Amino acid sequence: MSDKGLTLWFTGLSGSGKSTLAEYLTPRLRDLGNRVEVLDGDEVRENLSKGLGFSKEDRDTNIRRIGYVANMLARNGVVAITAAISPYRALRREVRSRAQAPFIEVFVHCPLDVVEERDTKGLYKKARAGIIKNFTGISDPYEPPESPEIVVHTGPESIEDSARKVLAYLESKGLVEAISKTA
Ligand code: ADX
Repeated sequence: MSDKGLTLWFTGLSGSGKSTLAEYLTPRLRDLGNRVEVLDGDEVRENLSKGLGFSKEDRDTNIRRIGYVANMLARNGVVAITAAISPYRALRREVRSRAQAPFIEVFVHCPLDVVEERDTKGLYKKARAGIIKNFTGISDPYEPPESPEIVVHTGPESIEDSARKVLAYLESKGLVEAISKTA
């Protein structure tokens, strides 16, 4: 069992594939001997951040809470994966600056026209129609990371490719066991 905790901080538009990639990576990281927890945006908003909305202030509070919990997990040997839009650079910088274990920012990049076309939750349509206000990418900002440790392109790449990229990075930094060693 590995006790190298870290935070894998996913950031990207709604529908870019953050949660899907987090869920896909979880059993793979467990197979490599890690303890893993996922702090998923939608799930966090159902409990830890229940009642918060999408103003800048509420988003900042949400991200600070996620960062706080992720850090507690990471410093205790858990791989904490966060999957929230986390649209503001300054807040991502803040949670990184508080991290007591490696903090790996993963830009889950998918062009707006692709996520809008997919519109898995039907929210982009509502945002365009003005039914949902302050929607990230439509009527609210998304500030892409300037120097993320990892970028995955979930438009053209398969989920396997994106996951492989993340695992290869972690392996190259000695943060997870090499896949070949556990075989
Ligand atoms: S964050 O900005 O605070 O990081 P978070 O990831 O928790 O956002 O929540 C985003 C999810 O909430 C989206 O995937 C979407 O399902 C839903 N949502 C509802 N309203 C909005 C909105 N105005 N902007 C973005 N996402 C919204």
